[in-house]
Amino acid sequence: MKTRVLLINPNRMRPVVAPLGLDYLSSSLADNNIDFEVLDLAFFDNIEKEIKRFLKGRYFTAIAVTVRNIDDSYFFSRDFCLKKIKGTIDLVKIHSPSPIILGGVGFSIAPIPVLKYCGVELGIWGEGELSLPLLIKSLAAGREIDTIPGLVHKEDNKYRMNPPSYIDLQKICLSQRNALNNRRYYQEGGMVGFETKRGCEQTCYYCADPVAKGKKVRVRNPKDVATELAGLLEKGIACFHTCDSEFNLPENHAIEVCKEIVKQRLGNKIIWYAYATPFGFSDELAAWMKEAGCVGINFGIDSGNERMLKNLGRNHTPEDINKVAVLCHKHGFAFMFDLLLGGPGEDRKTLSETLNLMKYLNPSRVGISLGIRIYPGTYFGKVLGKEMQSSLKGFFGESDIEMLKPLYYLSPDLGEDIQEYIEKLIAGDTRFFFGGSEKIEANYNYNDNTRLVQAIKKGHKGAFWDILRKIDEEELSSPPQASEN
Ligand code: B12
Repeated sequence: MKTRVLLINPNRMRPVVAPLGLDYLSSSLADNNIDFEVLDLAFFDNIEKEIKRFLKGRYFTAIAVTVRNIDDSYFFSRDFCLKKIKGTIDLVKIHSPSPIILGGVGFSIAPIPVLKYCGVELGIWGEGELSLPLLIKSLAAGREIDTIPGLVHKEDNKYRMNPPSYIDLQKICLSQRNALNNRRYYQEGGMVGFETKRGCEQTCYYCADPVAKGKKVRVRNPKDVATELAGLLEKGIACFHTCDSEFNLPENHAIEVCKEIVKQRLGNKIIWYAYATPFGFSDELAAWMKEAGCVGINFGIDSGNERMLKNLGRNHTPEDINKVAVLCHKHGFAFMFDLLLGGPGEDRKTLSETLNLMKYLNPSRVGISLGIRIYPGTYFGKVLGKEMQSSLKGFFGESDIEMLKPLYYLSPDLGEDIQEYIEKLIAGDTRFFFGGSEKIEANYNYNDNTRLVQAIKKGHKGAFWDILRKIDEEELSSPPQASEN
């Protein structure tokens, strides 16, 4: 029987975000002469019907499912996305006997708990470009699979995990982006993602990125990155978002990527947005980013209080935050400061100091996340996880030892009614997004955000926070007319 793989995207959140991982994986399957098809469930209303129609009478060597979000990482909704993904997997199992393989960034945060929860026996932890083709070839040939890098599998009722593989990003191009309907993602999601590197060396105590992506930073060839963007532009896609943990680390590579975008004359044809961190962001980098078409930057600054930054394992200082605000104003970027409030040691004083600093620095938007999602494998997962076993003070969500279901920490020093306290400090300032707010305009959870979906339908493009900013500003300049009766 011919070797054939089915790649499934089960993510149905709105606005849609393209499963970039599947685009890259399919290019490595093609390089390995493995036939594949993609079933992208993001665009179907009745997934049960679609799965049945697609799988009827067909056999695949394996069905690979990408798991991007295990939950929405948002304190006020605590949506456990994996439940829906398991539902989709159950439907696949009804209609196909083919082996199922799980992978993806969400999967890689907690591989064994995800496999157990979904009732699946095979997974690949970390990146899939090298391991997935190896696993498919072994399954097709009936060979042993035990030594495949990154393999997570059930054997004799026990789960085993091999160390993940890391491909040489300088050697492979990753630019054949034909597997997904990126044009439709652009139309319905307002942007399309691209990577310039993988891995993160930062020590942020709460972050799952180094757990899922590895701690060592590996950079792509800047020429490959620009060529990939040029290819997408040819398809009519002109707005992008980086999918690196932090675009500006290392800074010299970020500058080289911008120079290559400029060299390929894309800087005035595309716009793009980046995630960045406050240190390693110089005037020179800002100037190159501007020249290369970057229009907006989201800095994950977490806090404006020095002690809290240390408590969260961050490497930057309030002065660094000040410096990037000055640079962004100077170069005319829209920029957002993302806050993570409520970590260990947070009290009302540190919190109000941070919000006051935000008002003073005047970023285009401030995103407030209250409560820290505790992930397994992170520093907080290890330290706070132990604490949770002896006291439940400060913890919200299910006290599940595997931390698969949404589990949050919120500093008990903040006291009662902290949501109302933050609302009072914000005092209706529209620059702040705060999920605790009853007002839909102030909600920046991108998990089924109808305000965003409608704005994109009307033609808005860009990072979601920037689209929200633009529609806020439109509404402020022409408020809806009161009806006459
Ligand atoms: C960029 C980004 C965004 C951008 C996306 C922009 C765009 N147009 O692409 C925006 C801001 C929109 C966004 C939104 C959200 N995001 Co986000 N995002 C990211 C980020 C930084 C990159 C994702 C990405 O595309 N990576 C690049 C691709 C190539 O990597 P990959 O998907 O992991 O695929 C590789 C491997 O995992 C593997 N692989 C993938 N699939 C499969 C399948 C199989 C079978 C195999 C074998 C292997 C495999 O191989 C691939 C290639 O090596 C990640 C963190 C990270 N560093 O990855 C967070 C991340 C995925 N986001 C996260 C979250 C929570 C969200 C939101 C839910 C937040 C919210 N409440 O609004 C939304 C969800 C949006 C949605 N519709 O899904 C979390 C998910 C964690 C969790 N709790 O599950 C992450 C991990 C961040 C974090 N550390 O907490 N996000």
